[in-house]
Amino acid sequence: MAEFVVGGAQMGPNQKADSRKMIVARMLALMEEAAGRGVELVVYPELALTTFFPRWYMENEAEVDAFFETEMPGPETAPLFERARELRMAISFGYAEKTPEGRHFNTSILTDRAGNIVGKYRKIHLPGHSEYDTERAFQHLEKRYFEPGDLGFPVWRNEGVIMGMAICNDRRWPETYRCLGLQGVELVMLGYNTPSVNSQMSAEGLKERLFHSELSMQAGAYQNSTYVVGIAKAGVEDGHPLMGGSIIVDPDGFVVARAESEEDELIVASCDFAKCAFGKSTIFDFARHRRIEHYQRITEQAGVIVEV
Ligand code: CDV
Repeated sequence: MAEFVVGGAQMGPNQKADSRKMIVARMLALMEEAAGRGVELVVYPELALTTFFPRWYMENEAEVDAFFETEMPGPETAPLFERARELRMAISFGYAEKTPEGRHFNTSILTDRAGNIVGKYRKIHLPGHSEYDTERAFQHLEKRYFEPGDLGFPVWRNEGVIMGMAICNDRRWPETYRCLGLQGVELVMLGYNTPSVNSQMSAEGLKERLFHSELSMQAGAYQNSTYVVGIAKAGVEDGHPLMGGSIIVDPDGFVVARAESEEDELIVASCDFAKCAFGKSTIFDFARHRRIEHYQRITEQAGVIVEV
């Protein structure tokens, strides 16, 4: 069981006019700061290389594809891998992935400390809608631009720790953490882009949205006795505010590091993965306490069925 220093590299906004090179330069600056603080694994947000483009309705395929990476690493992202290798730092970040077959996913990757990609996750819970919605204050077209992930919720033993990934909206679903928890996960890494306001309910403000984000990640950590690192892309992007609130949560559900700004900001926590064992062997010893004979509905039924 390993103990090591985990960093969360919250990013401020990316603008549409920003080149990948400019954005990667900011990610490298955060990486250098992380190295100076002894970080051995750094987590960046969802869609770290671009704006959160699903807020815009687009019909032109070439315009959409400009937000996607066809190779990882590619020429613009290679410096991230090279510097991480030199610094012996594992990294995880999200990006829009276009496969050789032309499929589109909202993806995160994980490397080891030698800069090799050891894990890939494709976002499963895609929020929003697929056609232009006149009822919303702004669009959330993830269902238009991405397919649901096809890789399930895998884990990897990386640098001695059982690691898994999730992306943004996944963090609100207990199923995400439980699928990872059932594989013994000790570190869940997730990036997010969460608008500071609800496009369908103007009364829900920043305070409430930050609360729901933390509530979900703290519950996921506690109920599966795992560290959770949740990292935002924040600030006003393309004229639209994204909330910050990046946190690192320990296996007891307590926040051990928290970002204060909506800018590029590094948070750091020394994680003792031995701490995951207590919850996993006591109150959340799944093998002893789960009652799967009563859980069929969870996989057989998606929506609510009222029978009374
Ligand atoms: N990128 C996201 O998945 N954002 C959602 C928004 C729609 C609320 C989230 O769950 O944060």
